[in-house]
Amino acid sequence: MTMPIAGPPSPSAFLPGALAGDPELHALLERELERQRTSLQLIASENFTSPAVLAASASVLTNKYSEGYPGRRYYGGNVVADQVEDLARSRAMELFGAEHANVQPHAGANANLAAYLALVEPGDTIMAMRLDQGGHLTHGSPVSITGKLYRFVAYGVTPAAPDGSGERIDLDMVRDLAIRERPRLIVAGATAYSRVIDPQPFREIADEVGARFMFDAAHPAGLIAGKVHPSPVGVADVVTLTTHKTLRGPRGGAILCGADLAKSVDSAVFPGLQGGPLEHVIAAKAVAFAEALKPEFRDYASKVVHNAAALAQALTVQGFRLVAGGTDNHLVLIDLRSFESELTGKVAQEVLDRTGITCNRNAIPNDPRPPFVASGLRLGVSAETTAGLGEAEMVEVASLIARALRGREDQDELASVRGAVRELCRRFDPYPGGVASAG
Ligand code: DSN
Repeated sequence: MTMPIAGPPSPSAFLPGALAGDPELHALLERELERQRTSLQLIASENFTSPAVLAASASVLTNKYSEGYPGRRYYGGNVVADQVEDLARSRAMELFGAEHANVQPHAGANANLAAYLALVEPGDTIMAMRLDQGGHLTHGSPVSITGKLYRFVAYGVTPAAPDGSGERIDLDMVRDLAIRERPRLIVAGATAYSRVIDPQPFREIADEVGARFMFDAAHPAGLIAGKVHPSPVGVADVVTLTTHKTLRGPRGGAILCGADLAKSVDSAVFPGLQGGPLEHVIAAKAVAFAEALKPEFRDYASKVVHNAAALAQALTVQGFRLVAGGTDNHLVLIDLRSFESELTGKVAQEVLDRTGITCNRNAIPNDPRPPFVASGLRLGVSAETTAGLGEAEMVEVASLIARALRGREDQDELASVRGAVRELCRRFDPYPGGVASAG
């Protein structure tokens, strides 16, 4: 006899009771919690934080103004905030083996801008990865303040190769460009690059041309903390990161550096770029750093990499070409043209959204389509690995993606995929114990 499938518990049972006083907002948050628990979160820059992280970020520290740094604040009443920020800093330093940590950046973009403020002058030349080949917006895009304040020159990836060995960061190009342009700063790090980024060759090239070296670890921070990717700490002059991607903390940024740059980095963040820090988020960062210091986090990081590899393999079997031939990290970048020449990233993202598979369209190297349409799809496994999906489920996810895209004109097929996604999410609830501890 088939047992009936129990639906997920009412989301109301999970949200803090205090929100009941605002039924309009409460209903919206219920809907978002329901969405996160009943659809697959495959956006490579997202994750599910623990209830403890949620609790800290919803704490009374949101009431406190703490401009300055522990022991050097501009307002009174910071005894506790000082201890919280010191805790977050010392945990970050321990986790990454860094001499100094600044945990105040509100986001990765702020962390990057603060690092530039600390290391170079407006108008100076900075070298970074091209946005349309996997780089970050804040690595000099003309529409970002970074591209307006500094003169960026960009390196890219090698050409695609039939055996999958291409589309890697072109280190010859990095070196040639560095010798020609003599940048003051060389930046490594990417947002849609599925291979490991070794900081060492960048360090050597930076030394050769007398440049500083910054590593943007926004995406791999959790993989570095979990010891499955090489650490840029102690190799790069400055490491920036976000706390909400593979690191599984609250939305926010952080900067790591040596003792020699601590003062410049701190004054670049405050008062250079930001005002009062978000001490409630810093408390949540402290929780996340402590979680990442536990041995279980290494298992998690290792599972992320294995899950991504399993997803890559299964997608290849389904007929998708993967940029760079596969993955070493938490994400894969699909070249949709190989699956179906007319299928754009925009359409694929919208179709998958209808089936409860959440991901984002993405430019691929040398993409003939504009970024808003794009020929690629970026899929990340960090969040669903937190929810408990394993390698067997990655095969199922690849099959559901292929079914949805092949059957995108067939409403019955899309409904069937949606049902399978719901069932998968029912088996792997990211919040089986609820999030009510946040109240
Ligand atoms: N927007 C972020 C991402 O999705 O990768 C950049 O860090």
